[in-house]
Amino acid sequence: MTNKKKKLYITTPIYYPSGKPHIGHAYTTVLADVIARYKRAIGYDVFFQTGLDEHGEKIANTALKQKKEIKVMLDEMAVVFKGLWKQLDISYDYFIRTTDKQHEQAISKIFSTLIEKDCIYLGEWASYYCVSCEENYTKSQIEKKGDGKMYCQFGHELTYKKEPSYFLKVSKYQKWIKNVLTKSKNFIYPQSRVKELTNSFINEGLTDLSVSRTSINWGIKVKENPKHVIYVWIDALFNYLTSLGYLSKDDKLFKKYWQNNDVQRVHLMSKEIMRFHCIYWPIMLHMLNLNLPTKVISHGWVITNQGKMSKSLGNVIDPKMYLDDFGSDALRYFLIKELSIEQDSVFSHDIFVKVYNGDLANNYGNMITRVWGMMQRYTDYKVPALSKKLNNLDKQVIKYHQDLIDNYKKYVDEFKIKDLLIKIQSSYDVLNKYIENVKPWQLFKNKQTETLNNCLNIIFHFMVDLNILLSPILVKASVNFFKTFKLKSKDGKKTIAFGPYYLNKDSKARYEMYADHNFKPKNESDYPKIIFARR
Ligand code: ME8
Repeated sequence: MTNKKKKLYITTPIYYPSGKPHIGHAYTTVLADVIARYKRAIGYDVFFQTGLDEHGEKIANTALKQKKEIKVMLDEMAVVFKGLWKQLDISYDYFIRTTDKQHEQAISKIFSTLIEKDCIYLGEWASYYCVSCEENYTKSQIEKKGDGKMYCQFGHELTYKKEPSYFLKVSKYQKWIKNVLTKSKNFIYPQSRVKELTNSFINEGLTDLSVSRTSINWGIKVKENPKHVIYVWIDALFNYLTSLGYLSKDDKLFKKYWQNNDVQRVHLMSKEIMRFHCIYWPIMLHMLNLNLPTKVISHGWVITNQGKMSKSLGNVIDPKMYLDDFGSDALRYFLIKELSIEQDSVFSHDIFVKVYNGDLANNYGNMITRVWGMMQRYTDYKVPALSKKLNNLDKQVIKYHQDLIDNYKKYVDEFKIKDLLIKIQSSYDVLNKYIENVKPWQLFKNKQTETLNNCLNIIFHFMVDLNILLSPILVKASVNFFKTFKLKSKDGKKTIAFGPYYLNKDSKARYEMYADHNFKPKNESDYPKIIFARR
């Protein structure tokens, strides 16, 4: 029997370990993690991959500068990256390093196959090369500055190089790739970037890509001609397949998550490396008769108030600072809620604190203590049942809740996690307003028990569902929430599993889910903990 579960293979770029990861790397990785967690929650079989791009001149130069052996430096950096992802609760399934033996062997075979298939030929290469971008630029893409030197668009100094080189015959596929990029509205998100790509790279004429170097030796050698080292980008892009066991003895995962038409194959990155992922990568896959990714999501840059982050300006934001101070949930929340896929976004400390206080300490945290406090006073920690007699305020809030449950899956399916989060967050305003209008304290004083019980039941269940919906983002806080209210999953009809917890699609059953549940604390350690203390 075939496994009918929907599948998602999601990847981040493999990062250069030439420096410590910064907030931009954290953004892509958190975004991928949150998507992976939401998709798992709605029943997808997910494989999530990240890792490091460890070859090339940039890496060799970094080790030289640090006076370290390259492999020693790389091992140290792998610990730094993995440590950060652990602290950020990144639930990757596989972490690839391009110095892994299995990867290196596969790349060597792939290069030989491309030579055999006449997709690669030997020629001579002369160009301005940017070591920092690991990319060569054409005359129209570079600028001569006052010092007489040439610079790339990112302000890195270029070196002029001339050497024998292998070339990938990409020019032959100009029409084919243009068709791939423009025919499907779903392949690239956001669609606005398709024009950028076709105008800047394809319409100008696609020239064959130099794919080997003789001037460096930190990389995978061309078997047929070992003076040549394989271009780092060819080596890097195929990580998406080698991590699944492509060309190895065990290629089960490759067959399951790549060469299988029932899989969403999604690459995540920011815009500066789209050219590689949307032009050269599909062309190479096509040359080898392999499946293409189904989606490339390219988000905007994280910038600062002074513009782009750069070491020389000293404005590079270290995610560790925020993690150590505010915790991983707060950083994950902020990255998803405030940064944007469609545009560049400013990471500002002031906005971070404002969002932390407003959304997390006030809305999220206060709701927990508020509900706990009311139920402690009015029902001795018991969730009352819902009666049939509901007033208009009750009905309105139930409708809002129903609408969220009916629609959240659509947001997840379309990768619109930020929009979902905004909708979840506004639910806290709806709930707070409902409490202010219903005034449970007055109902208690006036002994209007039935109305009071309805209100408490509704708030309780809505709050539980908001925690279920937030659990892919607030990983630790949501676990803590379920512990605080002594909640365990209860399976029922028409439910959607979210980890061990369930959202009930049916409104009536939803409000019966925890009726009569008692969360009376035994000692002080059972009281709600303040996870997001105001700053
Ligand atoms: O390009 N804002 O590695 P890299 C948002 N090794 N995201 C950012 C960012 C910023 N300011 N800066 C970096 C490479 N990123 C190659 C990739 S993949 C086959 C090879 C994120 O270390 C974003 O995802 O320069 C970007 O695409 C990636 O880090 C570049 O990482």
